[in-house]
Formats: sequence, C-alpha cells, structure tokens
Amino acid sequence: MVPVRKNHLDMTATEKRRFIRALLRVKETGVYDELVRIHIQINSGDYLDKDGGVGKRWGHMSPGLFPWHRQYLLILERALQQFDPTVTIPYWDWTKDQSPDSPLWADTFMGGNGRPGDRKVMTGPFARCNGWKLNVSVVPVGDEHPAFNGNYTTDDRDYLVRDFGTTNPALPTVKELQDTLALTAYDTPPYNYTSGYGTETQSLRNHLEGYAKFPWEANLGKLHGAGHTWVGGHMLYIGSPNDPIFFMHHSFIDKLWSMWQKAHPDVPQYLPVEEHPDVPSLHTKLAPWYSMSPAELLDHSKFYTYA
Ligand SMILES: [Cu+2]
Repeated sequence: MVPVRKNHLDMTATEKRRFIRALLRVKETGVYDELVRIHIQINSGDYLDKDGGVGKRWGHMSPGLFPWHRQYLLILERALQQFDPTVTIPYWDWTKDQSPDSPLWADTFMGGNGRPGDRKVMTGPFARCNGWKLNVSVVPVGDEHPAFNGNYTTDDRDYLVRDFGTTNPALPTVKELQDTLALTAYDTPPYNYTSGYGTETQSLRNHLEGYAKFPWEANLGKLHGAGHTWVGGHMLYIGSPNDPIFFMHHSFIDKLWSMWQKAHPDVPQYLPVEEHPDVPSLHTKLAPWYSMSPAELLDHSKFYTYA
C-alpha cells in the first residue's frame, strides 16, 4: 500500500503528534541537518549559476525544481517512516489556509510566529527552548535579494526565526494558482528565472516557482516564492529547510505539480528532453544523489498519493 499525504487540516491530533515525533527523531539522528546542508549547497550553486555557464542548476531557477524537491522530500519521508511507518509529509494549502491563527501554527504542531524584536520562535516543538537547535545556520552575504543570492556565511543564531507577513504581506490567491496551472508548457528556454516572463512563451515551472508573473499581477515572487517570503525568517533564504514548514510548503508544491500533470496529459511532462548544459534533462540523474532522473520521478503515485 502506498502512503497517503494529507492536508494537515484533515489530520487527527494523533497523526499530527506522530509526524512531529518522527521529525524530532530524524533531527536527533543528524539526517535532518544533513538535508539542510544539501539544500544550502545545491541552492547556493543554483543561484550563483543563475545566468548559466557554471554547471547545472539542479533544483532552483531550473526545470529541475519539481523533481529535485520531490526526491529531497522523499528522503526525509523515508527517514520519518523508519521511526513510524504511518507518517507522511503533510501539506499546507496556502491559498485557503492563510491565517496566523490556523491550527498549522499551534503549539502542538508547527509552533507560532517569531517574537517581536529578534523574531525568535518561542512556541511549539521547533522553539529553541523546547530543544530545536539549528546546527547548520547560515545567512546571505551581499546586497542581492535573498531569492537570487547564492553567497552565504555562518550565522551565530542557533534558533529558528519566523516573521509572518513582514517581507511579503500576502499569501497566494486561488486565481494566481488557477491561472498558473492553466499554462500548457512545462518550461521554456533559457530554463532559468526569466523563462516565460514577458514573452509569448510559457513556463509552468517558472510561474509556480515565482520568478514569472502575468501582466495583471503586481509583484514577482508569487506562489512558491510567496510561501517562503510570507513565513519570513529562515524561510527567506537558502537555509529554509531549517524550518520544518519548508517540507509542508514543498509538499503542496509537489501536489500542484501532479495536479498540473493530470490537467495536461498530452504535453511534454518535463523539458528539456535532450541533454542540456545548464539544467537536468529528462534522463539526467539528479545531484547530489545521482540515483534518479526527472523521468523516474515524474509519477509520484508509485511513492505516495495525495488525499
Ligand atoms: Cu529549495
């Protein structure tokens, strides 16, 4: 039987408790921090290579966004299941679940916003005072916007930071999501942060990632980007997996990818198909694991389903 990922709003108190307990165990083993390290390494390389020429952008500003994060989440999910086979990564549907008072941020689940001033998270299982210690804490260096900045340095703060609604006051709307899911091209050259923006071509990937927008939209940084920036704090930059909400955010992104596939079965499900110098092609095994390609990750239903 294939595990089922659920909207956290549909989970029982026991299911939520088991998810949190498994997360805390995986943190203890060091596997969690290893995943944070991998994300920083890959994300940094992706951003530094945003205009191409350095190597491949594996998981950001790249068609690899969806398959790369799918494999990344699967690694966490399997680690969680070693402790508790019933656990899956729930998702957060931020088009509907937008209140800071959502059960999402309860003390028994994800914990709340950071406190005034230093924005340190003080409640819930991921508060420093309750034992959640950041071992791979980094901050960006330089003036570039965090969503483009691949330069980082060690941060002395070993606690989680959140700052709801400050960098970005609005979570995504149903309309921007629907218009994005209606796009018919998975991605388009040059397969970076400019794909499908201000042109006749399209890029589901770049619109969902948040670097492209429709003429009626005011700001860049929507959908995937907006989820990160609304939570703020660690979710703003490359150390974002330090905040476990990262995984629930990306679980929803992963679900959206599968919804798009279902809605557009007759177009190429991944591009590029041919070998490409800057990004993974359909059959490129993804770094840093080199075990699965986008082609092998296209169908999630062999790994899990969505309720
Ligand atoms: Cu990422």
